[in-house]
Amino acid sequence: MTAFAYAHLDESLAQKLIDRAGLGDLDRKVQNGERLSFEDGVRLYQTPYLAAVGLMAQRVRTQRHGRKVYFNVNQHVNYTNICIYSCKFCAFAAKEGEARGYLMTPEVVEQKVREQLHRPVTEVHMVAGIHPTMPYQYYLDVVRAAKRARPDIHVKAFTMVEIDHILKISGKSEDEVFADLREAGLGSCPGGGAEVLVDRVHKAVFREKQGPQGWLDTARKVQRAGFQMNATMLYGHIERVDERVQHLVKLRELQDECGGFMAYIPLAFWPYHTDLANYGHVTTGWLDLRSIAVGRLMLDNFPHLKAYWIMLTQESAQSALSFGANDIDGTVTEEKITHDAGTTEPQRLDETQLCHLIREAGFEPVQRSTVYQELGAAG
Ligand code: V47
Repeated sequence: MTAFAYAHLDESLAQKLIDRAGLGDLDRKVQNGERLSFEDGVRLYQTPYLAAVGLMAQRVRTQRHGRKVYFNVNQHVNYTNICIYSCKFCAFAAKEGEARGYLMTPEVVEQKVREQLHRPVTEVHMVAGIHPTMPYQYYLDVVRAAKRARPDIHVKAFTMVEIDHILKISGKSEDEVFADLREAGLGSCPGGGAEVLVDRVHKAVFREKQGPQGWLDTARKVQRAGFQMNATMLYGHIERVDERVQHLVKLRELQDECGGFMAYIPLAFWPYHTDLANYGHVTTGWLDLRSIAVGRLMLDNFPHLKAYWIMLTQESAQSALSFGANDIDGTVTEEKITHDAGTTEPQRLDETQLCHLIREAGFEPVQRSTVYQELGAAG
């Protein structure tokens, strides 16, 4: 009898709960390795029996990863907040000339990485606004700067929005640009910028920047160039349930085609200081856990499901480990995007705090590299 970490339910009791919730048909599909449909995804989002959805997702997660939960020791560097776009969900972006606007030179990026040399950081996560005037070389230089400060660091940088911009301003072919980025030291790409891959949401809240097709096309180029990447969904604003499921189906299709996604990361929307501030509410534990569990069940071809503690909160991220997540992200160190939008979480958690969250929830913390090589069980 397999014990579930979640509420210590044994298998037969879990099965009873799933069946009583009327989800037995979907559970059988999952157990038989059959793919869930769009309609199935909508049902999973709509059923009131969240615990049953969580148990189904947790079974999948346990089959794949046992009791392991991954974390990494990383730092974020948001090299500029100056951005040509005005997305309604974003509190981070500033216009050129605005007092709160900033731009880091490559030397400052290098300094930021050097400041953390006393910590066992293995990854620098670099994303930023789309600056109106910085030239192609600047993007190569910020990557080089991080590598200069710490040659063995993995640089996970540039969302698909940034990659698209870099391609456009380069004056070079795609192959040349990807070769330049690789030569500069780019290791992989983060999953941001996808928001909700649906035209209605694109038009309503981020109409100026790359839309759903643009994000998917750029992700295809990145993966075909041999880079691995993540995928996010920004949930908890104006999107509908059916739109969330459409987003998941599009990610799943691209993964079938290219296979370069490592993790799916549902990002909870924080509304403060954004144009959606009056929308009414911040994320709820209910929606956070549902987003993790449905993601795990729908994305049968994604190896990892990440509960990013800064956006989910430590409370939700810890609970998410029992709803299908097998990764809690990293130490982070200095984060601006969610903090500008009002997250109540700290700037960083150290390894012992991350391990405590994982162990207390009944799991085994394992430090990983960016690309999910195990770096050893945490002490
Ligand atoms: O692209 C913007 C989102 C993303 C808000 O790949 C907001 O490992 C919440 O993508 N409230 C950046 N979210 C963060 C990101 C990420 C984070 C951690 C790990 C990885 C990874 C990727 O943040 C943006 C946007 O989708 N965002 N504004 C907001 N107000």
